[in-house]
Amino acid sequence: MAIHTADFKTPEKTTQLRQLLMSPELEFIMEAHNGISARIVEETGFKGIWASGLAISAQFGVRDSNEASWTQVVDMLEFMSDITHIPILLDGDTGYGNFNNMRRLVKKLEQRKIAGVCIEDKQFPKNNSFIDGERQPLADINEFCGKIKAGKDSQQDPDFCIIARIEAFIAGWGLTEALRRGEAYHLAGADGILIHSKLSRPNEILEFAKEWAGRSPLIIVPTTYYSTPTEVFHHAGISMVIWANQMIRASVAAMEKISREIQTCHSIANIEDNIAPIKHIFALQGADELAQAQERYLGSGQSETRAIVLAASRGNALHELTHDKPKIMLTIGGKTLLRRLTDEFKKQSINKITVVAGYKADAIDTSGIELCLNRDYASTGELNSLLCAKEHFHDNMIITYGDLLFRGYILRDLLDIPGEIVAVVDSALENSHKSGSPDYAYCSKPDDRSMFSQDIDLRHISEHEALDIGNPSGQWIGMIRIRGNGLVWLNSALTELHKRKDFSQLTIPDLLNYLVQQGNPVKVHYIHGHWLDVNSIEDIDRAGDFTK
Ligand code: SPV
Ligand code: MG
Repeated sequence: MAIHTADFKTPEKTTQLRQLLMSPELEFIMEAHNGISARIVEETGFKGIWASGLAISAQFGVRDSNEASWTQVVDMLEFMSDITHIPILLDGDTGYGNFNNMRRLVKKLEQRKIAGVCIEDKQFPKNNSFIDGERQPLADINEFCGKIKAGKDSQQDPDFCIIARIEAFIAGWGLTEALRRGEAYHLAGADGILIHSKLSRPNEILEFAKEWAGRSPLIIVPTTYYSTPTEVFHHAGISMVIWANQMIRASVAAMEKISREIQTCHSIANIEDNIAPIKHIFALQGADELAQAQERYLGSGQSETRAIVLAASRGNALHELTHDKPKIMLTIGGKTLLRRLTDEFKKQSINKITVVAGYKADAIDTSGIELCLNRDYASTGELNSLLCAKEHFHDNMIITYGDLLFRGYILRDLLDIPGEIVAVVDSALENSHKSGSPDYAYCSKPDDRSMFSQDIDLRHISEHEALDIGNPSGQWIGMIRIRGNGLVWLNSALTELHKRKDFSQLTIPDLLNYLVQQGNPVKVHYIHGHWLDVNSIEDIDRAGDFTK
């Protein structure tokens, strides 16, 4: 069945602007001067944006006297247009030159999906209307009409709007001159007239509106006569009001205040709650869309690997060394265990690292990691810690004990090999560690080191060195990889085990054994030495090997 998406399409930005101009309501558009201010204007509900010459110049830190080049303005418009869906009407000053410059301007604006341009009948280079307005010479009427015609003739989209702005009142001329110009510009093809005034009362624009009598849409900029109730404009037959500079003025006021406060206090503690949270900035930049695109285009196999580090226990056998900090904060060769672990992760582009802490969690250096708390660490075991990190689970992740030291290739190889759940097993049992209690791994086959790649299943993990299923093939080092369906199996195993009365005492080996019992394949990646788990003071001495 054919789907006629065109029926539901949002109108082009040009069409939206034209509809606003033709609407029987009084419409309002709001100034913006860069991408983020444009986005805010859209998000707050405005139906259109005024790309103000004053505000764009100001955000560049230059004067509203054509000091910023027209291409610099158009470059900024591109950012504003890309991040918004509502129409942008450019304050195009005098069109940045003669009829020919106007033609090129219109072409470049259409290419950037700008909905229309307003040009004013002054001479290039112009100055802001509120600075010595009466000293500013007006454009020759015929020349200005030619510019309007040239612009209209060059536009490709019939809805693109060209608004003619009359500066007669600003320059000290009267109503007659304003109307003469309005009529000429209307006949030249202008889609609307902007009548500007710098008085604090709306008298001039109301007189003009009365005489204009709806010949074409009328636009005003009540910057100086701001106290006039907007109903007055509606009754006068005005089509559109431009709030022309409030965004730049609001941001300048906020920036000055905050900069002063921080400069005086030498601290940001007082102001943090009064400024936009960083996350809000990310949202305005569209960070969510990028995250979704990453999922879509990088694919789950290629997507970022995450790491969950279990580090809630104190490490009692280390006595005084862990009096005021957890084991992962022990320094070995000038670096903490945690730092060594995160460095290894980062070398493999694993940047999202969640550490489940418990004992002395406050002493953990949280740079580069996210912390999760197992508040019941004293009375619970590893599976409870793992559950605390559930919201950080991902279908591509490493789960590891926090007290592991290992050569980098072990992690690199683990990331490369296939399998939904893979446990790293050291087949060098003869090197089995003196301290702690090894987790003996019983596997489908022993390690055949002459084979480049082996397909091995885990059968069981136990603290006992001999079981009726045979002899251990190695020692599980405390690291597993989860991928794809492995996450589904892991989640359902955790849900089931959580129902057990002894859940609080269960360990990762218990989880692996449960997964195997349920028929979920847990693969084995054999290594041969080159790792250490730090359980005792003697281990710290041995750890020297890993600091080189
Ligand atoms: C602008 O916003 O740049 C304008 C309006 O042109 S005004 O500053 O009032 O001239
Ligand atoms: Mg301007």
